[in-house]
Amino acid sequence: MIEKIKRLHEDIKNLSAKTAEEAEALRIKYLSKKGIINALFDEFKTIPSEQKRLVGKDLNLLKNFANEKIQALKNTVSTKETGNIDIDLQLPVSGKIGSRHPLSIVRNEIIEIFNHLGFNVSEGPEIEDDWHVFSALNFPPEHPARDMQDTFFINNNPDILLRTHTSSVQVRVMDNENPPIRTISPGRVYRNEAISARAHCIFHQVEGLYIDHNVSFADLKQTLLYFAKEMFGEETKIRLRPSYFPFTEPSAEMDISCKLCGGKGCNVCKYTGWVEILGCGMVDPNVLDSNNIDSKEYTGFAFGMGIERIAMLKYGINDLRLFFENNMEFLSQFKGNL
Ligand code: 2NL
Repeated sequence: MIEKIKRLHEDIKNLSAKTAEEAEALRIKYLSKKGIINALFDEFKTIPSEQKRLVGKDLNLLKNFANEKIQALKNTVSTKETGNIDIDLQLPVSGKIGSRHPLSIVRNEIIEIFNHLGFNVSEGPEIEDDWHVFSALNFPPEHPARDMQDTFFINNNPDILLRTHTSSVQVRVMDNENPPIRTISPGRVYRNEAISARAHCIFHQVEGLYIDHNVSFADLKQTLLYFAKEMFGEETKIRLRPSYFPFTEPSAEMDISCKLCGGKGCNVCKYTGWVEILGCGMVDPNVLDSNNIDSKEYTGFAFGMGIERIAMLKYGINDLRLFFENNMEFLSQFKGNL
């Protein structure tokens, strides 16, 4: 009998089924009342009692094995036929487990740094109107950003567009709240650009806005110095160069000392020792007044940075397209605890 059980064990191990009917036929053949295994239990009653302990054990094991095997066959065919997966939530994890996208890691780090300075996080719609993206931010009517070439308009309607910066969120904050305002707006933005290693039509931004009595350019500089040191290391230096944005006056671009060569000169900093990371400035009084904040009473600073750019510098990534391709080998290199 032991031999018979062994042979059956082999047979059952090799069973296969293509459909639910085939799997059910196997259950009937092996496990039903009149099935092969029950017949063995009948035979078991007739063997000498000194063999019973050993054979009984094998027989029970065979029955359990057949139950598991045929249930597994049923699960597999039902998944194939219906698309429903019987998920076993207790199975141990096999292969790779997920990790955060590098852009999420960097965004969360930026949020954390500004949280420590008392900034909250604000969010708003990606589909916007002209007022929130351009007019409320002091863009003149003929500004090139309002052109089809730079901005995606929806259904050719000049008043429905994909936001080109998250300042539109901060316009909504100014609508709804009174100073003091201290907020950062992370989010996805869109520009009508050809995709290359250095440009993409979709990218991610964090903008910051601080409005209160007596906010000065010195406050701006100190805030951004703190940010640069937290993000890139205590040894990081900053410098501000004059620039122009419609919504700030004066405006500046901020560079940090090149992390890669420590300021000696390399191809990341183009042998200058400095790399640009963001734009900033004092909120233009026209912007405050357009948003019903009295520019005689309040001043403010604002800044905006591209998350891709910060991530490229932080991790030494040289092609923007890597952020959007979802290549597992690229993504699995990043481990964030935020
Ligand atoms: C850049 C430059 C900047 C701002 C964004 C801003 C927002 C409001 C008012 C005034 Cl509501 N300014 N944002 C200011 C200066 C620069 O972004 O290069 N971004 C990637």
